[in-house]
Amino acid sequence: MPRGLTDMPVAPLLGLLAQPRAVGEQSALRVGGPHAARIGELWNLMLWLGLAATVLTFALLAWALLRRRRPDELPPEADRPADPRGERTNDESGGRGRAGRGRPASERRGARWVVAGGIVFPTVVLLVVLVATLRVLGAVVAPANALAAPDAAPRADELAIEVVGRQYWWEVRYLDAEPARIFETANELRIPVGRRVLLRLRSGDVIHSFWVPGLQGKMDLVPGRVNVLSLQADRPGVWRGQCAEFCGVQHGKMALTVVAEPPQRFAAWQAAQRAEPAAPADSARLADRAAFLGSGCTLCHTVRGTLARGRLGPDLTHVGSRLTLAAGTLPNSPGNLHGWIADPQAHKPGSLMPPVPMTTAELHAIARYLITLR
Ligand code: HEC
Ligand SMILES: [Cu+2]
Repeated sequence: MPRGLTDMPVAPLLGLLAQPRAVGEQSALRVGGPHAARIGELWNLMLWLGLAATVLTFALLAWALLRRRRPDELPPEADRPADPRGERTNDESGGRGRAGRGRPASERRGARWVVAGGIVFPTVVLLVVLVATLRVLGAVVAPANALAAPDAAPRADELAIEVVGRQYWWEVRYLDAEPARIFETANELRIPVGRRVLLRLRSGDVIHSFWVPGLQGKMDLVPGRVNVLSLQADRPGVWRGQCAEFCGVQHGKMALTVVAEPPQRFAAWQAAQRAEPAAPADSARLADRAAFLGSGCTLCHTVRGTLARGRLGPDLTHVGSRLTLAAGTLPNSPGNLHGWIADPQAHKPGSLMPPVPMTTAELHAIARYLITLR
């Protein structure tokens, strides 16, 4: 991670919504990898085709409105499309039939414009877009993969991550053929630069949608189903993603962060995440940990290597190393951690973490302990 928390670019729109500083870029137009690049090409094609069709339509409209016919351009009386049902003459054909050579030239020209502009032109444009869309879909979709089975382990040469959507956070599990090497984190995906990563997407409750616009298109997380998505970043960076399917009151604060790092840094991070946190080095730290283990937090949270084994909330084993708290709601800082533990409902009303009654001393001890979990 080359940049510190404080100089992350702020997603402009989020700034307007008076959110705290966002971590990472969230734009489909700031492309970070091959899938997003293909989607970006499609976006550009649609933009330019749409723009050209709009300009053409308005130009024709302006031409039709501004054009004045010179008197000698007006069709002679006999050439006007009058009286088609023969009301003025007794002739059934009205003097000339509706179709064929008897029709006035101006009307035939008009009909040709309607067919060309109203049928041929949109059909051609939409066909071009359809073919381009199908090709892009084929290019960004994950290859048929054994991971689509709920319990399948990844092959040795695959990097596979299981992402489970929960109200309102992301459970993240790095899969491995060897169970002892599996580890869990939350709301943050680290991936090595230049490598295709497979995501197994599931839901723990309702339908969510995984969307990191700078890297890939959307994919739903559906209860009882497994969807596989591939993800790749071609440069180091931090991208912000967002749940893209309304899933409840705090849907808007269900963000995630993707951090792409050079392979060696990624490997070091992975090794650190697999390890259990270091045991407290002195009695003060031991007391901090005891405050956490003695609190209600352990009902919902796991810290590997301790008796905290709760499964309702994010795994906190290495919470101190994450960039954000509560699914992108707050940048991870000691102050925000205190604030979150003291009153989660103030930051994310309706989130499934209740305020836990405790003294100020306990709050400080618990926060001190969590900060050491790096
Ligand atoms: C009833 C279950 C429950 C209890 C009890 C609980 N939490 Fe949570 N906690 C959650 C849930 C659910 C979330 C995810 C909230 C969200 O982002 O919407 C969460 C999120 C968190 C996070 C943010 C983690 C991250 O990676 O974003 C921290 C830190 C945390 N809890 C600490 C604590 C502490 C400390 C206590 C005890 C004082 C505690 N929790 C008690 C359920 C619980
Ligand atoms: Cu959601």
